[in-house]
Amino acid sequence: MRIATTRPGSGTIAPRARLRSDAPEQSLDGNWRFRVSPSLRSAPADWRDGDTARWGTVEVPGHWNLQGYGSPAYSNVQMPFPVDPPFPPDANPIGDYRLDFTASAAVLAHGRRLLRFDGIESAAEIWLNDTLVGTTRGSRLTHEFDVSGLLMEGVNRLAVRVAQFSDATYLENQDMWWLPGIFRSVTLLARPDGGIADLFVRADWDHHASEGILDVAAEVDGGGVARLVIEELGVDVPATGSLRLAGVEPWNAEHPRLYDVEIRTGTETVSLQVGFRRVEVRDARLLVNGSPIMLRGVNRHEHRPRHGRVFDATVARDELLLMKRHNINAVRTSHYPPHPDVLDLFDELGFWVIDECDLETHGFEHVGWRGNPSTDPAWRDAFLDRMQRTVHRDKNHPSVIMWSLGNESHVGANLEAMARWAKSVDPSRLIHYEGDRESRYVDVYSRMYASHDEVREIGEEVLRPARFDATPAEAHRLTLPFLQCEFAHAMGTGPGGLEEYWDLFEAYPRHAGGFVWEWIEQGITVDGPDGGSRTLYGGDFGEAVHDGNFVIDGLVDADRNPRPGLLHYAAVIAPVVIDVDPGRTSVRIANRFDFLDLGHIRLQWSRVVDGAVTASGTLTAPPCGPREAVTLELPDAGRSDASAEVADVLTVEAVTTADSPWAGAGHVLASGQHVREGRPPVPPRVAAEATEEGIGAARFDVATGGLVRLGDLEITGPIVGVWRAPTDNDRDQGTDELDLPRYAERWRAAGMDRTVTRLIDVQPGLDEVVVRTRTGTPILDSAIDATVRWSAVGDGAVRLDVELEPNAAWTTEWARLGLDLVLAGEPLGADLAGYGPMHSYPDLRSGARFGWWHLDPSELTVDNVKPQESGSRIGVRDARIVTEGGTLHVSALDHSFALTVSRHSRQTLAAAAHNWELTPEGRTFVSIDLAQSGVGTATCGPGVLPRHRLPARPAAISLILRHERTPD
Ligand code: IPT
Repeated sequence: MRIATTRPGSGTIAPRARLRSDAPEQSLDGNWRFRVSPSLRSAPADWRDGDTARWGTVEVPGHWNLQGYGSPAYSNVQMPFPVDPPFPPDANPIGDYRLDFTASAAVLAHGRRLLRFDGIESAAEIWLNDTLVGTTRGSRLTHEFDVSGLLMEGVNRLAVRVAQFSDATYLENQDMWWLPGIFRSVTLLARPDGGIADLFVRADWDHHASEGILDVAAEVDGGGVARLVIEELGVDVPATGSLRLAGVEPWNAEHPRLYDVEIRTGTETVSLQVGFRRVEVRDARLLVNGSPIMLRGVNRHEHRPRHGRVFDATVARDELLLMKRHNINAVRTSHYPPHPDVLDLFDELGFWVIDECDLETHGFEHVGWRGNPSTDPAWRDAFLDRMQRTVHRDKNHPSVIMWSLGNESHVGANLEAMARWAKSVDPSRLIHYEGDRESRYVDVYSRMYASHDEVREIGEEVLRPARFDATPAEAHRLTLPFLQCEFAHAMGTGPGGLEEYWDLFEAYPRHAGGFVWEWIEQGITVDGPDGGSRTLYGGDFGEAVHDGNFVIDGLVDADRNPRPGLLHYAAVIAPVVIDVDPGRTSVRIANRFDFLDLGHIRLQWSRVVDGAVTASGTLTAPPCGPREAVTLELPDAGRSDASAEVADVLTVEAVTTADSPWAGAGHVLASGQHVREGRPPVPPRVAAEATEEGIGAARFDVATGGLVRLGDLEITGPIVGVWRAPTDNDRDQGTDELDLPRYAERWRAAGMDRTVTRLIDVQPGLDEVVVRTRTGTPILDSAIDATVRWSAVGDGAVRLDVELEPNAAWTTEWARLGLDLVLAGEPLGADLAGYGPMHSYPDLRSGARFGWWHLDPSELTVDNVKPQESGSRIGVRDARIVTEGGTLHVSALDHSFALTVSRHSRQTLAAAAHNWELTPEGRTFVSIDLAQSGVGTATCGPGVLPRHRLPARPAAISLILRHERTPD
């Protein structure tokens, strides 16, 4: 087997469209005989015909290293072996597959038969009945072989040798697990004489004439002309040339109207669904069917936590429905074509798709792009072959609006050749490649992780008068629309700054939106020793080269449960924007659909005062076309008065009136609120003995001046805290602050994680006790002085008036400024009046609504695979924190706070590498934050935007604390 060439695979028939045909097919999926050898040299010579009695078995499709043969490995940009192209290392698992099968009579009835492989990672040699059929390169690409003369009646022997690493690995260095094997289906196809060898149906939409145009090229085996039949339209014509169709509807992602089309010859019928649409660039705008579109996108890898990149139809469908429910309308198939059936789902459910070729040479970045295959003529055919397989397989899908050459392969003539080839074969779609920094052969200007300032500048530059000194390349670029193929890195707590990005995308006509990196966390699930399961990431399998938890960076976890980031993103990209005016006399409804009017939406409103609905109703909206806005009057019953103690909230929601494939009628698309904070009654002080040991229900530790008990509740604190358990983003360096160390390091250097509190004094007065403390950082002299006035206010409650005053020595921004309390017992939940239900931070709050929320213990914080700070709720006015030891009721007298309730201390979280390492601590950790820093998206992209940072500053708050008996 040759695994160090620079060539594409061999022996395949020319790449062609994936077609649904009535010709016989036979799946060869199932259990195959299997053995793995540690290297090519040590692999057995008799693998094709020797005895397999001592071999094991594997499931095809599947990855062998997820089935007990070796283990997976994760690396991102770094190559897992020396950069020595085109050579793989000697230590290179070689999987030998064998299957003895009988071809079905239906397949054998036809003289021509094909053997199709939809995905083998990374290189394979295929033998049928001891004859070499061919080889494959391009793991996520289809390879078909003509086995007409080889397939026999009786038992056939298929032998496939797969190398985990090969020359192809240099072209497939995507940020994901290394998962070898035959991981997509294997199929035998009968090819009838006079059947349809290939088909390219371009369904264009003329938006001036409101007509569809079908451009059909059907290649019939042995010549001849097929017929094209669209029963719904009464069309039955020769399948050749161009056909105009009046009275049809166009396809778009919001209204994915498809028409069933059949192409028939005397011996074969293939069926497909066409959607009429036209993709264009005009005046630096991205247009479909004449209208500008906004890509509300995600990058989608194919991943299942126990099966890797093996396709499951139900999982894939549910996943896309979940995207639709969260307002996502676009997918970049990062960084390879997905399973072919996913394209059907995109067409059917309505997604704008950037279909990306299986290409990434990112490993060469670490050697200064020396020897990058993109520039080397020896690899040219391999590059072209990959593009051809991508385009041909998926060319009939209306959802695909752009072909992407690949990801992170720097620059080079081979990339340009791919672009030119694709454009010549399919001028109906745009070419995307982020790496073409000069936009020489692309149709859109695409970037990844450009900062907010840069996004603004890119929007501005096309609005300025043309520069006479612009180079031709610059002048060309100024004609292109802009998108971010990756932005807002969804790793850990985050991504912060989404709303600021979206405001810019909306503000500039050039901007066509972007794709969050990434949709799914690619954790691998294994059984734990205790019977439970564990999610693992890079390094957990003992890899010598790995990138740790950088593979855990999705809007949904590996089992596709939404992370809070998805809920905030859904709100940011909501297709309806609802703004209630502060006087509550009117509400502005902006329709951000690109094609739909708001006829399918009902607007319902409700007013909630201190947790009780006092009025509600439905608003009648006048017609509102796409990208238009209307202002509606609000009923008097929605107005606020000054009577609320906690809050008076008016909420207006846009809900769907009819079922859709992804959500039942009544699905909330968007909401807007006006929150008027209430004025809680100020409880009068009651007479109570004030001593160094406490006042009222509050009992102090005389050594620290802090609480030991509140009524019957065991509680310690408050202690001033400015640190958080570093998030993934805190542990990385934002592209906007490259001159500074990462937050986590700065905080540690500043001693913020190890502050020490000293009691200055306790001064009992007539009806209050004043406790003064200084919280300082070790090694340094930065400190915060806290003055806490305690008084008794009746009913067993105490009042605290807190003033926090930092000295001038702080040079590092804080994570937060808060009061930390520790309660006895594990947390049992919380009820709060504040923003929720999901967690929120100053720059990650778009999805949060003011409400009276109940949180179960599992909802208090986020079960991040790598533990870190999470779970804050901003704008809290009132909260009950329930633990095994009792209930603490906290309410704000003057202004709201951010509340975090956690089963684990920040030190514990910061020290743990995995969630399954955490064990119960028997306590509940509560933080009442007066101020917080944002979270940013520094793992890739900008850190916390300046306006969301938290430099040292004084703060004050007044609170009522009370112990309540935990209800049974
Ligand atoms: C970018 C990659 O395109 C993507 O595959 C992923 O690795 C992402 O980063 C990080 O998770 S490339 C990066 C160097 C900007």
